[in-house]
Amino acid sequence: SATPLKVAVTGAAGQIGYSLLFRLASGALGDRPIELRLLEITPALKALEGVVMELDDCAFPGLAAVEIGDDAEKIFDGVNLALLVGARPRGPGMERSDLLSANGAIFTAQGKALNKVAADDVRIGVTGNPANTNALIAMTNAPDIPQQRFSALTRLDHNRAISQLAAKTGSSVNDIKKMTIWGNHSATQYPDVFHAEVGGKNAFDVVNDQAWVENDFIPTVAKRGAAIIDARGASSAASAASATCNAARDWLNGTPEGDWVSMAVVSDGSYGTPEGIVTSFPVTTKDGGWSIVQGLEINEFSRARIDASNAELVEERAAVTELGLI
Ligand code: NAX
Repeated sequence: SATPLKVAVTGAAGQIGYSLLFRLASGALGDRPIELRLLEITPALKALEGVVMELDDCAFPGLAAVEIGDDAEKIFDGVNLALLVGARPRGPGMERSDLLSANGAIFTAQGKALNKVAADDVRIGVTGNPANTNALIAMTNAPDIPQQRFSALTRLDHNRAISQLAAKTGSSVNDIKKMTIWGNHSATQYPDVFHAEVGGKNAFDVVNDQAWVENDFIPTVAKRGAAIIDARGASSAASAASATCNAARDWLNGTPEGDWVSMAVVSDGSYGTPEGIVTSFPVTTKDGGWSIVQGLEINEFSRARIDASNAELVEERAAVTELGLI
């Protein structure tokens, strides 16, 4: 049978990990068996051993092997896919620059380790926040890995936007196509209905309600993470794991004809976006590569929002440059 796909997951003992590992092991990426390689910090290894006991107890037919550890160079050895979920959350009294340096330390080290030991075909998806800038840091610290192999997760935002639009239009999520999240995975992100489709019709024409787009749809999607924390007392985990699987599966296996997905990838300047930042675009994927959907007309309303979110990413890049992380 096929050689297993080697999949690294960092922060594997965390909340997202607790959903993600079981989805991956039960075939979320496809039929090919997988080997899980799980990275944690030393104090979390015992908890991770417990999670591995549960993975064993599922007797997943497609799970070929599991390895755990706290040494990135060992865990990333030969990996074809690295899902970087583990990150340092913002603690009380922590300044933004503290957060950036704490995560900078993690993502410089992991970028370097991937550069050294990952498989030649490695693809790296960053879920840990601040995801776009963490991806930029890892990418910059892995000069031998093509920049196109790094992506930050905006698929959860994309899925949230699809769900909101389906609810508003009384349609099924299956009828929603061509949703786009532009910019940063943060409150400045811009979920764009102007190019989306509902049952083959332009979504904005179907909704025909600018006030809903501005005052309801955009803030609901952009602030959904906070709403979940409010309700659940903990941040989104199962939905973030699900989106992480969706993003990896589509990257490896391709997007369906007539649709696209949102991925934060290194900018080539498309749509007037500053080159070199990791920002979300509409993309199609094929044969393990992605390309930015070209030729969309950007109206004035969208322009202002895309520019504002990208300006935030340029600021984050300046901050991590200042800190010497890239
Ligand atoms: P948890 O705090 O439950 O888990 C994080 C895990 O990472 C912990 O077990 C910790 O020990 C581990 N870790 C810390 N430093 C590490 C290192 N250097 N190497 C390996 N592991 C390390 O957080 P969880 O709820 O699982 O969220 C993980 C990350 O995802 C957070 O940064 C969170 O903000 C981010 N999210 C991103 C989303 C997205 O859409 N891009 C949405 C969900 C989530 O908020």
